[in-house]
Parts: sequence; C-alpha cells; structure tokens
Amino acid sequence: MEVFLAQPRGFCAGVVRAIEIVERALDKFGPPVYVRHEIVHNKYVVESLKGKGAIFVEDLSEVPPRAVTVFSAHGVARSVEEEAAARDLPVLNATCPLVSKVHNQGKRYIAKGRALILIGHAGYPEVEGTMGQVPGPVLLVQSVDDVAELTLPTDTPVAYITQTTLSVDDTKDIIAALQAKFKDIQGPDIRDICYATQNRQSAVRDLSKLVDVILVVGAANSSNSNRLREIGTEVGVASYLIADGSELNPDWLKDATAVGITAGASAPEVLVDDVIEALRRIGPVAVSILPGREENIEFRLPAELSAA
Ligand code: 0CN
Ligand code: SF4
Repeated sequence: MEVFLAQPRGFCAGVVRAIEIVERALDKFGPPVYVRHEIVHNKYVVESLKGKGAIFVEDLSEVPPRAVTVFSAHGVARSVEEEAAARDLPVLNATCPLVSKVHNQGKRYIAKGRALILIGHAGYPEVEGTMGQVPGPVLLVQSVDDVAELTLPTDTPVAYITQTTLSVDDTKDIIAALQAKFKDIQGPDIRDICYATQNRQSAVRDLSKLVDVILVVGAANSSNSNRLREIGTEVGVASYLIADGSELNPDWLKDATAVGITAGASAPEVLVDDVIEALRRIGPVAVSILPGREENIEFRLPAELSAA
C-alpha cells in the first residue's frame, strides 16, 4: 500500500502557541492551571496537558478564586473576559491572533455604523466568542440559503466577517450571495479564513488526485478537520475523520492501493504516526510526503510568559 502524507498538515502556529501558553503557565506558576474549554479541539492534547496539571472547565464558575486561567485558542466573548476581570482572575489569553484579528475587524465595522454579518457555523466556540466580542447585534449566516432569508433591507450598509476555519469554496459562494443582495457591502473576501486552513484545504485537494481513500486525523468537534474531510468527499474520494489509529476500519481500504493522510490544525503528528502504524498492521506500506507550501509563521507568546 502506498501512503501519501499531505503537506502542510497538522499543527498551525495558533495551536502551537496555545499549547505552549498552558505548558509555560504550568512551569511558571505550578499546577493546577485552569483552561476554559479544550485549549484546542483534540483529546490527546487535552489529556497530555491534564497529565501535567491542567484542569479543563467549560465555565469560569468552576475556577476557584485567584487560580491562573487560560482562554482557549478559539477566543471568548467579552462577557467571559468581564467575568474573569470581575473575579480578578489572573488570565492568560491563548486566543489565536488570527481570531483576535477578526474580532477587531468586526468591532471596526460596527463602529462605522454597518450591520454586521458573521459567516460561520453555529455552536462552535469561535463563533460564540466572535459574536460576543462585537458590541452590537451580529447576524449569523451559515449557507447561501441563509443569505436569502436575511430580512435586512437591501440598502442597509452591511459588512461581513468570517470564522477562520471555513471551507474556502463554500465561503466564496456565500460572499457572492451577500454581494448580490446588498448594495453597500464591505468585507475581507476570504482573507479571514486563516493561512493554515487555506493551506491544509489546498493540500488535501492535491492529495486527493493521488489516492483512493483519505484519512483525516482530527477530532469530531474540530471544525477545520471536518472541512478537510468534506473536501475529500466533495472531490469524490472516500474520506474519513479519525481521532487516531484505533478508529481505522480495515474495510475502508479493501479496494485501495493508495491512501492519503492529512491532519487538522489541532492534531499532533504523533497521531498521524499512530495511523501509519495501524496501516502497517494491515499490510506493508511505503510512505511518501507530498511537496507542498512551506509554513514558517510563528506567533509571539503573551509578555508574561515570553522567555526573559
Ligand atoms: O480544531 P481546533 O481546535 O478548532 P476549530 O477548527 O474546531 O475551530 O483548531 C484550532 C483552530 C482554531 C481557532
Ligand atoms: Fe489560528 Fe488558524 Fe490555527 Fe485557528 S487554525 S489557531 S485561526 S492559525
């Protein structure tokens, strides 16, 4: 069996930074460190940080007084920041700088008096954070059909922002529908979709040309990982999202001679290795890494944690 690894795949700069914030906080302040929500959407990452003394909570009410608290990479609503400030909690904010950029852009559009539309998936923490960061109502749009249902008068000055981990192609269609509907509209086109999401989506398209099956390593609750699996399926390659090698079903590979592997931005490489090991237990494999775009983006840590 030939195995091709998509390039780039796996950890992005925002995920590396978020995990490092928890690790450095544990080193500097000692355990426990409280983390609001999974730092990134990956059980393996969360369990390893738990092993080092991190405690994960969904609500700040679960954090004891004065405990060091980290906000996850996905960002939080202002109400969460305000609650932490009211309780005087020492906070380290691991919100990805590219998510914060979208928050700031949304605030600027509202300040200009525009009605704000967020293109994103309901229920994802990033969407809840972004909706809760902008001081004003936000209309959430998830599809071209949702655009048709917007009741805002079509001459209203509007602006849109997007979730960072969307499908580039679906988002283009939604933006086109918005532009067709509203006369006075501003927005970043697809630039709010982060570099890591765009690169992993274009890499999975390249991968799909060479393989019969695509395995996307990532968590079921990871938005960007789900988009990678969807793209594989859309281009006609059987594609499966798996957390690790234990979820590999040999039946998927019955007629396959070439298997492609990629990984979501929150999935560590050790889980890709685990999937390759699971493939080896089925039969001999030859692994090659595809050429792809090189990434060398790094984000600075919060000042309190950067090395002296
Ligand atoms: O899987 P993630 O934790 O987040 P989503 O793709 O589910 O939003 O990956 C990190 C991305 C961010 C923000
Ligand atoms: Fe930041 Fe993009 Fe990574 Fe999310 S996927 S943490 S927005 S770089």
